[in-house]
Amino acid sequence: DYGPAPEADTEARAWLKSHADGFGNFIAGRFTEAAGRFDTVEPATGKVLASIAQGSAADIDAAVAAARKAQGRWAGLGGPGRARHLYALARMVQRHARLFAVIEALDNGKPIRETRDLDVPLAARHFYHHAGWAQLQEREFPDHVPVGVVGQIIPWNFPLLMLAWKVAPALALGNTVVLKPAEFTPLTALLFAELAAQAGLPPGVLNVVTGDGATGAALVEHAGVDKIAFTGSTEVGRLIREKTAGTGKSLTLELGGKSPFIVFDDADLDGAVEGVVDAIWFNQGQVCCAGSRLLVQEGIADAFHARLKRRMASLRVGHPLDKAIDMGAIVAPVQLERIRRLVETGVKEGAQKYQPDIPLPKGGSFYPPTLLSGVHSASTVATEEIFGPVLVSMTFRTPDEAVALANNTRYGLAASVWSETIGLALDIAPKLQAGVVWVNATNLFDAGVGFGGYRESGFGREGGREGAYEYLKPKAWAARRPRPAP
Ligand code: TXE
Repeated sequence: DYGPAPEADTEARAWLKSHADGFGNFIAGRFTEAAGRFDTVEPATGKVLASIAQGSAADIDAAVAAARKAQGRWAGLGGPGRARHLYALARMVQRHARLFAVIEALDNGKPIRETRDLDVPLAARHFYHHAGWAQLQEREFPDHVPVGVVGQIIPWNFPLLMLAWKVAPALALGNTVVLKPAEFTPLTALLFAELAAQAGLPPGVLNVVTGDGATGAALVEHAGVDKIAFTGSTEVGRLIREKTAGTGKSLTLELGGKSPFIVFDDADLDGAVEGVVDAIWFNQGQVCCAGSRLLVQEGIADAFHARLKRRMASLRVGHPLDKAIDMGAIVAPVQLERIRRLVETGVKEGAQKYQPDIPLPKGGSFYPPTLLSGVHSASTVATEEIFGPVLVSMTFRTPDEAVALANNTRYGLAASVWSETIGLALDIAPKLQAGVVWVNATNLFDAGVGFGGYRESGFGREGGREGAYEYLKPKAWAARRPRPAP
């Protein structure tokens, strides 16, 4: 029996209770009245957590106006002045780390161990890192100015971390923000906004308008927005690209993936098995750069699958607040259905399905770790992003075949190569068409390294110097030297 620890969430429950009348949108430094509402639900139990504002076009308009009003003054603070605010935001996340971690686990369904050890500390780290860029801005980017008012639309898989990836660089470099969190997971963004105001962030610098795709669309279409930064599905990314094409808005897109995880026959197999666990069962596989396509060299395929299945049987699926689990809940019933449907399709298309016989909690949206082997490279499950705890496996014979299979995708976000032969790994890595290649590793991120995709995984980078440029416009200027007096 490894049920949730009930005492773990007292502070979170108290915070939710203090908003029992429902959350408004956060505009110009305060929560506003909401015209429409929807509920955010705990994926692990199906219970309602809070009532959330369905942001309207009028709310977006008010938020953009507040952001516009604040922007000149915010930019005018100068880099060091803004750095102080970013440091304060980083410390604020750290000070309330436990509250953020619990709320995130409840709202998203992911294990508390992950929110506590990854989502929350990495979010704080992102604000610290970008405080550094703010401090250096005048020196490092003397020929650049802020983009202005930025509309940011984020997904539900890493709600607080995606907020940090977007908000930290934007604010650091002198922009103001209207943020639209995902409808499944609005809570940590609202908590962040509330605490940011208490930490002294000036009104209008960060506005949060909650709602669904319609709210996002209103933000994309608002004429007062200078840039849209989006992370989410490739389909919506495409739509946003079309919508912004005829405008002066700049755009960055971080979209889906179907990242290869390549295991050569000389790999450290135990290491590679643990790599797979991290690549596809971390966050229930709801990760844009998840290593969702296992490509394993033919000679070791059976042995590797056998080890992998043994490891899968030891994974524990349970309530997100239980510290002993490896996997929590899928974010929403609609996503669970999508995963089920795709797995059925995979089986119909000839894949062998393996799911360990492990208990799943009742009542919520849970799905077991799943392996589909013997998958054909052109089949639906080999080409479509499943965005769940489902690994598809294919085999290859030669390094060239591995590269060809790996690159046989419309995406290009990440890739992982496992081999103990350094020459082989270094030969393969540059041939993989992906924004990041990990060697004998997976899911390594750093706020200082730009993250982003090739091809239909999108464009633009988040993090580091490349990421800073996405929130700046180059500005050349020239003046004629005054003529010397006669
Ligand atoms: O994403 P959406 P969904 C993929 C993954 C998943 C699938 C569906 O394959 O199964 O997308 O997830 C907002 N204009 N990823 O439907 O719809 C929406 O409100 C403007 C990969 O949840 O793209 C939310 O805030 N905005 C991904 C955000 O877009 C719109 C992470 C993302 O939601 C909009 C999430 C519109 N017309 C899903 N429609 C990754 N790359 O990490 C929706 N939104």
